[in-house]
Amino acid sequence: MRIASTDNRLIMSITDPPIPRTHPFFKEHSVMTVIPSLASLALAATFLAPAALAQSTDSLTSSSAQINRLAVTLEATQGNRAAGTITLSPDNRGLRVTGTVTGLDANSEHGFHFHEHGDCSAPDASSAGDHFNPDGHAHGHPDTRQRHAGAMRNLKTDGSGRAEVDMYVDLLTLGDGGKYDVVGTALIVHADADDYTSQPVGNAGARLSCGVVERPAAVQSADEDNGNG
Ligand SMILES: [Cu+2]
Repeated sequence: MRIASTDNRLIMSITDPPIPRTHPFFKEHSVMTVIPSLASLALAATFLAPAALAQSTDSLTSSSAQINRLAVTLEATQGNRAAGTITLSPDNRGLRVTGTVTGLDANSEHGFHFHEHGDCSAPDASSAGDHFNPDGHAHGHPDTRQRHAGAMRNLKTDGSGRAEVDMYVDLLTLGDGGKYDVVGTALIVHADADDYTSQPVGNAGARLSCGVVERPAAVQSADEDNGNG
């Protein structure tokens, strides 16, 4: 015999031989008790499924959803003038890092990294800690994978001490809660060029400017992005 439930009704295949009334099925279940229990199961599934769906959607939008675009404000550390705004936006080529930093020396190069702590409170930004380095690698060239994940190419300034930034950084993600997620780190601009070799930080010198990479209060959706141009 086969029993199947369709539209909460119990269907028994008529081609099957009849079940003897002594079969344990009839000792334990009358048909009248089987039908309501199947119906209640179906009802429970109807009410529980949307609730579970809503819960998983909530958790995605609260703490682990990718952020489409995020602006980081770089503020000068004590005694310095370097400041700017950097925009982070992930796509299939990596994390795009764009923006402008001003108040630097003319025609100079400056180490530029994500540091591990999103804390710029110390006057010299030492509170941001070491480079963001989830792999525990030695410091290396930003075009290799044997590097601190948060190490990027140097900023280069023009004759007025202004650096235009537009680069892609592989590995890094934005807001997905993964190993390479830079939310919760800090962006730092250094006084000197990163030589991509010296350990542990490329001999890039003092920290001139610092900005915390923070999840915005309201996550911008792709639709909102398009609507606002
Ligand atoms: Cu650095």
